[in-house]
This record gives sequence, C-alpha cells and structure tokens, in this order.
Amino acid sequence: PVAERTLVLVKPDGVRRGLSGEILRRVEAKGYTLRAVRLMDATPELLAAHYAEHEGKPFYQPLVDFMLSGPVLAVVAEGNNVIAGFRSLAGATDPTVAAPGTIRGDLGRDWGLKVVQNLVHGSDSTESAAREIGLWFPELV
Ligand code: DAT
Ligand code: MG
Repeated sequence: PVAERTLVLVKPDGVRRGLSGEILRRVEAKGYTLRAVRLMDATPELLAAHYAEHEGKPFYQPLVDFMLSGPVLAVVAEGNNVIAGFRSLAGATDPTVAAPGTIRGDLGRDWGLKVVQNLVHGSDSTESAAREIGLWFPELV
C-alpha cells in the first residue's frame, strides 16, 4: 500500500482548550505517523484559499473569523488510507451528532454559535490533501 498523507488542523478551540496533545495522541495511537507539526497563526489569505469551496455560504465569514481567533496546530499525518481514516477518527461535522469514540463526539461541544467549532479539520480527498498540504506546508512540496 502507498502511504497517503492528509492535512490535519487542530482548530483554535482545540488549542485553547488544551486538547492538542489528546488529538495528536489519537492520531498516533491509530498508527499514523506525524510528518510535520507546526503551531501557527493562520492569515486571511491562507484561509481564503483553504476554505475556497465554502465562499459565499452563510457560515463562511464566521468560520474564517473563528480560524483567526487563535493559533492553529497544523499537522501532516501519514499512513495507509489516512485521509478517510482521520475523518473517521474526527467524526461527523456537527459535534452534537458525532459518534462517541470520535474526536468531535467525545470532545466537541455545541456552543450555539453561527459556526460549528468542532476542534479539527481533515482533508476530504487526495486532491484536497495535496492542495491543503501545499498551502500550510509549502516547504514540503
Ligand atoms: P468538515 O470540517 O467536516 O469537512 P465542511 O468542510 O463541510 O466540514 O465545513 C467546514 C467547516 O465549516 C466545518 O468543520 C464547520 C463549519 N460548518 C460547516 N457547515 C456548517 C453549517 N451548516 N453551519 C455552521 N458551520 C458549518
Ligand atoms: Mg471539509
């Protein structure tokens, strides 16, 4: 099997709540390898590119503002089928319905806000992963 890579982000709510280690622990416990990890502040330009598919949606600006509200832990994780596998670890987008055992299901909360604060991002396809790793870790490409 070819080792696949995905972009994982611990979003500002996860960093603020001190869950970065717990989230990385789950990624490593599953058997994925951390290839790059960086705590950083996102920028409007980076987020516009990262979330281009959501531009124009009602939650777009709240999402960008949320992602600018504190540092983000950007991670490249590698492993067999890691793109789908990490999304499985993350659970459903809405933490109120995410299954127990998942990051969002176990740790995510509904804050009743205009944007869902769900702790993590994971790339959704090989194309997205390549694009997003290029955006967050240009030196790796
Ligand atoms: P995912 O992060 O599960 O891939 P997505 O790509 O559809 O979900 O959306 C990106 C983020 O935007 C998501 O993590 C939380 C927020 N979001 C998505 N749909 C939303 C909605 N209907 N209302 C509020 N926030 C939403
Ligand atoms: Mg997505």
